[in-house]
Amino acid sequence: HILSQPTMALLKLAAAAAVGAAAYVAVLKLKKIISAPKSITLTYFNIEGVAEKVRLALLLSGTKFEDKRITFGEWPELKKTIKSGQLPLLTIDGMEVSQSAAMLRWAGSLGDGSLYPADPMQRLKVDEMVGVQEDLQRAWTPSLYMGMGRHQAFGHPENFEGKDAIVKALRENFIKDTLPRFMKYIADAITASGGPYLCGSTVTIADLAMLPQVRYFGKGVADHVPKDTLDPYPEVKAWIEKIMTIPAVKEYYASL
Ligand SMILES: N[C@@H](CCC(=O)N[C@@H](CS)C(=O)NCC(=O)O)C(=O)O
Repeated sequence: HILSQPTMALLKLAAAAAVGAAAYVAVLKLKKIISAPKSITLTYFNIEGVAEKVRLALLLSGTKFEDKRITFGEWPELKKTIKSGQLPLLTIDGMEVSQSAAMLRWAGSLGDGSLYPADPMQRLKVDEMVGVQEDLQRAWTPSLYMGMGRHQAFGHPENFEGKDAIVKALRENFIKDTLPRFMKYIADAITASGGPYLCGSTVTIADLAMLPQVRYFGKGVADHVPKDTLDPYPEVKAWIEKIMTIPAVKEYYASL
């Protein structure tokens, strides 16, 4: 024998440990497969809204789900059956869950888990950027709701003559004063993390939350928010383009 007896013993031990580890990993994988939900349905309106990030997270985690889109006509009846009285609704093997932020984090933990990393420091960075998206959404909300005819919720009378002028002013101010601050936050995050995504070299739920929110402002679909609104922010436009060219994302948007 070229190898001494102690070396052989050590090699045998290492081989046994490797077999043990492989078996353990196999059991973990099997457990994951067995405990994976059999059926997942995401119910929302046929708009992007607050559910789009969840759709994207389920899609990119490789999770099969039913993307159920209801009409506004179907809503009043369905509303009565939902504890929160709101959509989106996520149904996991019959269990019903509300709140898109919770759904996003759950969906991001599926698959290989890379969309919502388990490492506390990485997770902190991801959650920080999810928070920035929530701030951006909140900043836009008065403009949106006023335009949707919810002006009474902001203290205006039912028949409110000055509504259109207020909506115009709110949206123009948003583009001039609020949007630049958020666009800088995004561009700085890409630079600080090394890019090309918000939190580094891989896509996370932060990108998936931010994408629909920011893309919306460049679509020209909201009054007083023209299509060229994002033109002053080339870094942000490049980041959008980067995500939109991920094959699964590209295929999804092409299929709608
Ligand atoms: N925080 C909730 C908000 C849900 C929400 O505001 N849902 C709206 C649509 S975006 C809704 O269901 N509106 C219809 C209604 O309230 O009757 C979430 O993110 O899931």
